[in-house]
Amino acid sequence: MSITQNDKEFFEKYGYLKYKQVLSDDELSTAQKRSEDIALGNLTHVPERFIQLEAEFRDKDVTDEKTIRLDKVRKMTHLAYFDDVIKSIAKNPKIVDVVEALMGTPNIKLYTDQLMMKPRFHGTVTGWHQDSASWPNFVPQKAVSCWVALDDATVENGCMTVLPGSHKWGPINHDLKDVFMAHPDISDPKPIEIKAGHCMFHDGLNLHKTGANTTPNRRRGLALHYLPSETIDLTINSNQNSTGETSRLTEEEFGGPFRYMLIRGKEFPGRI
Ligand SMILES: O=C(O)CCC(=O)C(=O)O
Repeated sequence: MSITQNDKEFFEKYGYLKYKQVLSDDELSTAQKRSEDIALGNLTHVPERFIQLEAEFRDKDVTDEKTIRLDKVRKMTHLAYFDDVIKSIAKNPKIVDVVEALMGTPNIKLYTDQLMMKPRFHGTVTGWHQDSASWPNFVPQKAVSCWVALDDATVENGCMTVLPGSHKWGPINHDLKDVFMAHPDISDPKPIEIKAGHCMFHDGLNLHKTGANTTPNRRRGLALHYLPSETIDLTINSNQNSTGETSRLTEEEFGGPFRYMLIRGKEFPGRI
């Protein structure tokens, strides 16, 4: 087994697991370079709608500032659907073996990925949230995410911070989340510093956040969100998506009727 029984019990109890190196030095530098080429616009195979700038730069013309655009991109999503380097990380057995052990099914699909660029000086806070609470269309809610550091992630540059055990409290109403976080019984958030090429896993209902990055170094992290293939998507037969930016690809983008990416095992008719 890819993880020990202790690791599994830790994940079940606390809703996250700091893990080890999953990318070789070569794989890491290839992924770093690829992230830059996409963000800079040197490669154009990812539709622009999946590349989001930091809020302060949105609605401004950055096309003539190619060299510094890299320091303005906030996140890039759905990359695995367009890019072979990111797809191979999403399918990396060192990661998927752990997902299988934690999720408890050999049938695994990728919902989406998010490459959070957390640019130097400008990277903004990602507030407390539960991933699955934003995806109410998926039933049951059994998402497991892997967060792969593409740079050393530290408290200073905005590493992941988790609230251990919070996955057991169920989905929390987004509008009441700040009230919830201010409750005196909520304590002991845990920052998870991670070396580049290493990763951590979190339950889809674990509350987590990342801080701002005011340092001179970029803090990239690739979040890979996995679901059991057996999952029902309540919006599968409509164009209505409750999830906004992480919506399905269009037929044109996907090259046919969209299905979430099969990572391992099998898929089921009428399911995601
Ligand atoms: O990398 C970040 O800044 C946020 C990542 C995150 O929220 C996630 O992986 O769900």
